[in-house]
Amino acid sequence: MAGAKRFSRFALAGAGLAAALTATATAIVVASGGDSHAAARLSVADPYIPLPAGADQMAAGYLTVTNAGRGADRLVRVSSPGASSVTMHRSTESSMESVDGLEVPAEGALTLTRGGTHLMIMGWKQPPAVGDQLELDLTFEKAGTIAVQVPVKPLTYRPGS
Ligand SMILES: [Cu+2]
Repeated sequence: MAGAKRFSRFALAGAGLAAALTATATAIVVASGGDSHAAARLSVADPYIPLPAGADQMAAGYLTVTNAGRGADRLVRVSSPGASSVTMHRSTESSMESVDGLEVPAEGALTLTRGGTHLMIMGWKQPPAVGDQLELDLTFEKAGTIAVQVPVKPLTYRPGS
């Protein structure tokens, strides 16, 4: 796996944060790297999953990762205890393609939104229903893993509505 060396450097902090962050809608994590000036400071907001319409229950997941730190980070893996497959996708003009990772710019944000970059969730262990919550474990190259409880919303839901 790429970044294995870096992972061991942050393994201790990452494990502690993963345990501490059984967060609800918003989780905040401060990466404590060797160079504090370059650290990423991540928070996750507005996560949601529109109720999948098809029988295969293929669902999209949307959220915003904000980075208040001066160092960039990268979302490298997403998994869920409630689904067998979560992948990162980028929409193209006619379809979509999976990507290995998504950049979280320094003092910026990674926005997963309708028509753009999104998560694809497949293999639900239980059929999803509106009001359910699915845990998504977001693993970042530097900040470690942030667990987010993501609500299942009606198909037409938009954040803020
Ligand atoms: Cu997709």
